[in-house]
Amino acid sequence: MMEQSRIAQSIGIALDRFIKNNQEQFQYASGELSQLLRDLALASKVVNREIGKAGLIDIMGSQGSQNSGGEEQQKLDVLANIRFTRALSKGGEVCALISEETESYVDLNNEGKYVIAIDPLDGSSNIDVNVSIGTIFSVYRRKSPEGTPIQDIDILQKGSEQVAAGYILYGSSTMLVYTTGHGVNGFTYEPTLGEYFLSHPDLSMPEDGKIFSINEGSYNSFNSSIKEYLMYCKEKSFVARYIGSLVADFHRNMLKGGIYIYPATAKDKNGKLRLMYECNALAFIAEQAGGKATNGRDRILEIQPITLHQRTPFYVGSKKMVEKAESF
Ligand code: FDP
Repeated sequence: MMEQSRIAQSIGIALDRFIKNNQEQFQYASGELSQLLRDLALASKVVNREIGKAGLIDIMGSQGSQNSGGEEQQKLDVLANIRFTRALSKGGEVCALISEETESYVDLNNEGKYVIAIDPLDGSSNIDVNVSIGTIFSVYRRKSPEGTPIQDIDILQKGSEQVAAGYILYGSSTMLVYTTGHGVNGFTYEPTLGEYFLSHPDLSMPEDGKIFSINEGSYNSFNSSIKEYLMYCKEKSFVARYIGSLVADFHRNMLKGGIYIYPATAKDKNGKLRLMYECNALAFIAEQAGGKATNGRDRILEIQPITLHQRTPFYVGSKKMVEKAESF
């Protein structure tokens, strides 16, 4: 056995097998959530392939249109939205899709049991300069009976109602990290085999850390408590790291210990990030990994969304660092 593993090193458990093996952990186990996760993984492989070709084919730059928040849509934003929507509509498990790229939710299949909130490509401003970008998704069970039209109660659910959440990081390697409420597991994409393999089992976030990630260019418009916290980080000689790609900043902090803050600013009175398809998923993952996520005061997962594209200030990362930032 020893001899065999020396000659042919094991590459571990493939995502499909992992999902299948762990299906029973899910209280409504019926295989549909597993299929949905596989659909998301498949779409991410296609998006990963397109991202890898950016620069060679004409998919960089602006699309010439705007998303739900009035921000310039990049061609890859639009492409990723199409890929994920297509994959999720083919599977039939999803009744409605909430996306950063569309104003209203997309009605998919009234028979579907799940609602997905997704940011198909986060960190758009980094696309054209070959910096890590990501996909973020939240999965909810619908509340109204299957087979009936979707209602607001299905769409506007609190983050605490998520049954699964995850992200894909298109970085120096591509990773898929997800939770179904039983810890967090990370998978690395092996491009020659076209498969994700378990590389980061049972991820946990260091309880404390030294990395702080915030766009300090907006310093003048931060409130005094954020300014004081930043002063504290500097007095302690903490490490400043800000990629400006939420998934990448979050992932680094989860592995190394740190805090990511996007506070309210003069320009964005409620912060910039979106509750339903950015903050909720990362808050769920952070908590499952032993971290913490708040809006500076309240737990992100307890915020009742009023609108699809609602924004919130976001403090996420190592538990002790988030608590310290809140204390200012
Ligand atoms: P982007 O605008 O490039 O899509 O979600 C939006 C987001 O990126 C995050 O990924 C990122 O952390 C943040 O905005 C960056 O905003 P600033 O440029 O204001 O720092």
